[in-house]
Amino acid sequence: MTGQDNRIDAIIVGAGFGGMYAIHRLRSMGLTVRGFEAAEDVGGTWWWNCYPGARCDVESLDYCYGFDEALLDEWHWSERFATQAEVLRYAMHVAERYRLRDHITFNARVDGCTWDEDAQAWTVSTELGETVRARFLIAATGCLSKPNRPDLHGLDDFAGDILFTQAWPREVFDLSGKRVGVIGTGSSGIQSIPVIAQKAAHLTVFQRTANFTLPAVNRPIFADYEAEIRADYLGHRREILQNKAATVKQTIAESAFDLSDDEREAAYEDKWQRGGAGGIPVLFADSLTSPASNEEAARFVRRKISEIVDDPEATESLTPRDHPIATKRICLDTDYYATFNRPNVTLVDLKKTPIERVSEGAVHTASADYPLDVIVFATGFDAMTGPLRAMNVRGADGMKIEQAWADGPRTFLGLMVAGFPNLFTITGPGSPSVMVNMIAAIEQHVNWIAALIDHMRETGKTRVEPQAAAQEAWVDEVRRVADATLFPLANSWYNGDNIAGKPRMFMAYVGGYPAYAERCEEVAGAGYAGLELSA
Ligand code: N01
Repeated sequence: MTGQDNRIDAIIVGAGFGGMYAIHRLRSMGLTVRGFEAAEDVGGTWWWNCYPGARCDVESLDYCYGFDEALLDEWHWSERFATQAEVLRYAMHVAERYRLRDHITFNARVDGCTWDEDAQAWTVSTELGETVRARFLIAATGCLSKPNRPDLHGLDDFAGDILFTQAWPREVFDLSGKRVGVIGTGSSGIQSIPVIAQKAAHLTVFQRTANFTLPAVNRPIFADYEAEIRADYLGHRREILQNKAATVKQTIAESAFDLSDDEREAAYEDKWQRGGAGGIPVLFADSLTSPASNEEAARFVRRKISEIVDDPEATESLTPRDHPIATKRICLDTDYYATFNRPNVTLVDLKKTPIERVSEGAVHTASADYPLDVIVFATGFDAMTGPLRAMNVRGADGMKIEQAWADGPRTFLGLMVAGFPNLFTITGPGSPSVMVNMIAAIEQHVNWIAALIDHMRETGKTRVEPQAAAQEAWVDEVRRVADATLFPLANSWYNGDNIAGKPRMFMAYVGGYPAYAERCEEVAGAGYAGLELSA
């Protein structure tokens, strides 16, 4: 498909799991591809987020590629929830096994992507000054790769170290003997706080919003369970793809009220003890649609917090009351609440006393000064839309993606954007993305994109873009499905609430993996209904 002007077939931005599989898949179709990656190596989110305690919260045996049975068979995970280091080793193994690095330029952040209508090609530039043209542009830039770094007054005056969970130093950074402050209590903060507390002389946790977190109960993988899965790994993959979250199904009843009070309590307790992906809210199908069902789960967890945390004031601050459980991303932890019983840990409730400023040696709230040697920001991301905006994407007629998305992201199936021909977004806004097992979602996306490109080759088409009406119908569908749940009730990054000025819009498709994949297949089966294909 390489054109007469030396352009290649596809540029793939990002060498995380999305980019790696896209490179592999398109290459195996005989296409010419080029990958660009800002980091030094593959891994994407698992490259950058190497903070202490970073771990996957999907079971390892499911959080892996399923496209090659030999790969499934040869890779062995050591723990139920793999550490960041182990997931990164897996990514590197995949890169090595399929010789992906040969096609990727590392340390090359993409800073411009412009559609040229006459040439029917994307021109992509990097900060290194290189410019490449390709028929297709695949943004495998991840949902959570553009950091949110709060601009605290006086931060530049801080004389200690400033660290970010999403760009943790790669060399060993010794926190022993240090006074450390962690700002942020989302998944990254909640995973890192117990580990940092074990090292630091003193840890101060600055919490703005109390979050629900559940015990991961990480452990070695049970040998008999692994053997059972390995006996038919592909069958297991097919089975998990029938489940909403594309991982092992844990729902035991449609409604929390299908069980008696005692049975429900016992079910919550059992799940609390066993741990596992999704935790207590996944036990009942109505946990995220029925306020009463949700409140049962929330009440159970609030009681657990009060049983674990000794100090009544800390208990109250740590108890989430302002959002239904799991409407902000549920966290899985190891000893998070118990960490606040340690003598070297202080909790600062920013709802009561906000941070006013930072000085040379301390963080100052409205009521106290906290002397620190290190500040850790675990303050999240400009999720889903941020990574695309950062690439300065300009589509037909020079329209910038931020103009097209001024009222919130609009996509067709989370995969394509009207006005941006031949652009594909892997796990983009409007797709299930973080609501499901991401690697499974990635494979489905890439396979769908590859099939569409193949269809274009066969039919002599060179340009594809979604019809505006089809895109609007999908945007409405994503909204309708979200509005039938409790998700919109929380202030969360799902809604864009964490970034000042970002339009409020629920950005993920929460109808589940099977419904989404089926819809994608319907579109393809109907000759790519909703897409404008031309030569
Ligand atoms: O980010 P977050 P994250 N002053 O946005 C606070 C995935 N992930 O990196 O809630 C003070 O969840 C903010 O407070 P509030 C997963 O999808 C997965 O932790 O906005 N505080 C919040 O407490 C996850 O959802 C894994 O009031 C400020 C925190 O910072 C997503 O990544 C592990 C502040 C940010 O929480 C993001 O998680 C890690 C300010 N100015 C991440 N600004 C696993 O697989 C923000 N905050 C396990």
